Amino acid sequence: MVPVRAEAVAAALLLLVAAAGVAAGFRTGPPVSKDTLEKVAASLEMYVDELPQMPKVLGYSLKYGRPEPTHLTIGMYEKKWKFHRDLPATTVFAFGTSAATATFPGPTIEALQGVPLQVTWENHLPDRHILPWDPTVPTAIPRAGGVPTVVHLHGGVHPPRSDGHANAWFTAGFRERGPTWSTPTYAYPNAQSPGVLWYHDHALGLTRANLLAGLLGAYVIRNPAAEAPLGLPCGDAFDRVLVLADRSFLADGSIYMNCTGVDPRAHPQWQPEYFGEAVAVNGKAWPLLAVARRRYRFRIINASNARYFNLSLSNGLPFHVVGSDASYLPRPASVTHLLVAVAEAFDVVVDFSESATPEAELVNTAPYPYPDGDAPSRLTGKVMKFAVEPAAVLDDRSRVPARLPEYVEVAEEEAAAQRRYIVLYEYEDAATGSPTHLYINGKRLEDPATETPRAGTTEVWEVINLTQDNHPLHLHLATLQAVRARGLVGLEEFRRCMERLNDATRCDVGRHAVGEEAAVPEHERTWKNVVKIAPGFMTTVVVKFLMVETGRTYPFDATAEPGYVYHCHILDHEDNAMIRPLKLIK
Ligand SMILES: *[C@@H]1O[C@H](CO)[C@@H](O)[C@H](O)[C@H]1NC(C)=O
Ligand SMILES: *[C@@H]1O[C@H](CO)[C@@H](O)[C@H](O)[C@H]1NC(C)=O
Ligand SMILES: *[C@@H]1O[C@H](CO)[C@@H](O)[C@H](O)[C@H]1NC(C)=O
Ligand SMILES: CC(=O)N[C@H]1CO[C@H](CO)[C@@H](O)[C@@H]1O
Ligand SMILES: [Cu+2]
Repeated sequence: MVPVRAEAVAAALLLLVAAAGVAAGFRTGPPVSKDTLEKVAASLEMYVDELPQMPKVLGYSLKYGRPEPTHLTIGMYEKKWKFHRDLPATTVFAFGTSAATATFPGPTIEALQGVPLQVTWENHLPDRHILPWDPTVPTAIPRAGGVPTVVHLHGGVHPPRSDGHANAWFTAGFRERGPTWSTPTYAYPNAQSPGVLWYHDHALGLTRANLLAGLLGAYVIRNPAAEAPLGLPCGDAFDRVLVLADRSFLADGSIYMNCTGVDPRAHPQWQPEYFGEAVAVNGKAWPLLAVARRRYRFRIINASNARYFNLSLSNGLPFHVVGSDASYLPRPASVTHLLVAVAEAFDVVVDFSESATPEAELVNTAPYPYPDGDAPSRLTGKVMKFAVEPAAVLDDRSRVPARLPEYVEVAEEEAAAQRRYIVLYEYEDAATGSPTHLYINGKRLEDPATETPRAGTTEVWEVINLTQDNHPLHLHLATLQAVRARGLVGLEEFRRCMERLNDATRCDVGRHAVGEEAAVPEHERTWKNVVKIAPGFMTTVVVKFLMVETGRTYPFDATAEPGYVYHCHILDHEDNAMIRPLKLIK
């Protein structure tokens, strides 16, 4: 950790945030204690709300029974949402095709492989944010007020103009637009293979608050002809999306976010990680799903800001993992515990016909921060409950197939055109020891792009964690696969050298990256959008800047402006400022 002096601008910053708080209109009321938040969460009876099924929006139209490209308009609205039977409805920001139908999370968009979709994302949000934010981290600050937003389709393979670049933000009615804004309508080619993606806000410095407020939703790409023969559970009742997110609530039902920073002298509001006391699935705290004695497919998306989930079922039923992020595994992998990082997705089958009990709780054992933080509480250790109906089901024709669709491309280091070192740093206030900011390679988003891969090539990224935390690394556009993680020996010496030189080669990384090798679990060996980077390890990641389905380059110009980004997907880290440009070249 690199100590930095908290400059003597503290007073000025506090004035600035006070002024911004007034302008932004977020709640700054009396301080709330952790105890109060814990009490509110503990007062909520678990497993009383039914698991919501989010509205489905088709990303294609049917003409004489044939799917055709279509154009959707999806807005962001201020909306009331009830997170639990015993909590009053509260204000959230939600996606929907209209204000009346907006939900938290937003509608599930169903696209078809090979059928392009256009979406016009509209901002109908009010002038003031409902949650606190911090003008001292690099942030979109419109001159005339409003809540800046921009939508990124996580896991999507699409042109740069449709990527939701952090500086392509816009306020209500496109009244004000960020410096890289170019179009109100995004084009999603859906040329990539079937899988689960999700869309969410990506505005500079506001992602953590905008997602916390509700700006996220699932996007599923299907290919009925290719997927039906697999025999996986299908249909809306048996193929369900589970969007996991932890939140803190006040007694009035509102979402709580701390408006005092961990080191207010450096950043008046910013906190290194948001952890809530309650766990919501599809927008309800600790919901219940009644299931038949048969197989179900669950597409689990971790939409928490910072919480990892180590999921298991209380009655010992395994998860048959068939995919991770937007890709199938080559063959199913059965696990009893599933570690899901922020923004990571797993596609699993659970066979409730094997349940020896009438109930199965989905529980969580991941410490927070992961991996060395506190154990989850009796509250955050629970996620939801499945109530298994007693009657046997005789007509479940679904199965877990022995083999799943494969990709042309495989994760081989030999194919790499280039090897890069990507180093994750956390900086501390010299006086207080509190984290002040996090950077990748010691650089910020505003600094010129250094990761400039050639479109159509493969690279190897050696990702080095010099911090205490596990960081989920996410690249836009590219697909990636960790092939190994090797412990770093002589860590202190290496860290000191890196803090001085910020150059892995000159710091003799080859001499340090010789520790124990950690194998990549079988259920993560596929083309991913997020890889977990363990502390104290150098993780070797094969990165493909091409279509893994065909081995060919993209069917669009991926080298256009404004380019892409890559970042840590702990939203609080991304906002301050573990995010860098990713600019493809010809
Ligand atoms: C809010 O942040 C401040 C500063 O880090 C901390 O002292 C306080 O305990 C936090 N409040 C809650 C409810 O976590
Ligand atoms: C998940 O929890 C189980 C049971 O507590 C534990 O054995 C396993 O090591 C955990 N997995 C990870 C990756 O932390
Ligand atoms: C949620 O994200 C955190 C942070 O990356 C991660 O550790 C956790 O495993 C994720 N949980 C799920 C269910 O994806
Ligand atoms: C390379 C490095 O500094 N790794 C650190 C990552 O985080 C762990 C804590 O979990 C430290 O022990 C390592 O020193
Ligand atoms: Cu991070």
